[in-house]
Amino acid sequence: MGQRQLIAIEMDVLAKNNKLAAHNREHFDEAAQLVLNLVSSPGSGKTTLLCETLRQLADKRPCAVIEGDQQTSADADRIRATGVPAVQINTGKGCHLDAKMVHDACHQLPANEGGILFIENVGNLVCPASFDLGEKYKVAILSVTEGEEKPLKYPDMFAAAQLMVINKIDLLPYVSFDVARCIENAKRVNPYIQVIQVSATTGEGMDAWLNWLATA
Ligand SMILES: Nc1nc2c(ncn2[C@@H]2O[C@H](COP(=O)(O)OP(=O)(O)OP(=O)(O)O)[C@@H](O)[C@H]2O)c(=O)[nH]1
Ligand SMILES: [Mg+2]
Repeated sequence: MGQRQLIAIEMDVLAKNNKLAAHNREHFDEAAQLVLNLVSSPGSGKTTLLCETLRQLADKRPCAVIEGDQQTSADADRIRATGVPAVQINTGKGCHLDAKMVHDACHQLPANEGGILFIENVGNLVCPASFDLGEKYKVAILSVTEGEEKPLKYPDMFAAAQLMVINKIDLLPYVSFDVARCIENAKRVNPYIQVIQVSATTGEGMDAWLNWLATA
């Protein structure tokens, strides 16, 4: 296939996705729902952060979760164990969620007027950057074991994100990760990006994250 044909197909796919994402966004706005698309590399702590967030938040505000993974329902099972409804989407060979998958999953969730819908994307710092799901914000989670240069190596993701959550700060004494350099790198690709540092396992920084959610 020629390069020109390939580009045309990619543009078609993204245009179709953008249309569906706009449709999703209309529904979310009508229901006054805050919808967040959590993106990161595999294992940065998305599900752990979500479980801790839901434990602290779900009795104050209705919450629901859409989980994206290539295989297994492990993450949705972890979310349901907190008492919050969750739908698992398995993308098979696919490396990201798209707006149609999210649209269909929403129909399997109870009404969530005024609540928060968290979408955990497939662990991947590349493809999910290009696919709008209808969310209000993308939240990029980067853990301190991944290296402070990641925002420069995967700039599209950090450019698309409203917030970077630096997770696993409890491990900072054991790894060489320069937090200030990481923030500087993120701001080079996105001068407006907000930053919160947390440990999903010790709870440090959770107040700042919960405050951000309250005003998002
Ligand atoms: N030390 C430490 N470990 C953490 C923290 N958050 C998550 N972990 C651990 O990191 C590993 C991966 O966490 P998950 O929550 O499954 O990460 P994920 O981003 O959901 O992973 P995928 O869904 O596979 O992309 C688990 O062993 C967690 O216990 C943290 O703040 N500190
Ligand atoms: Mg997960």
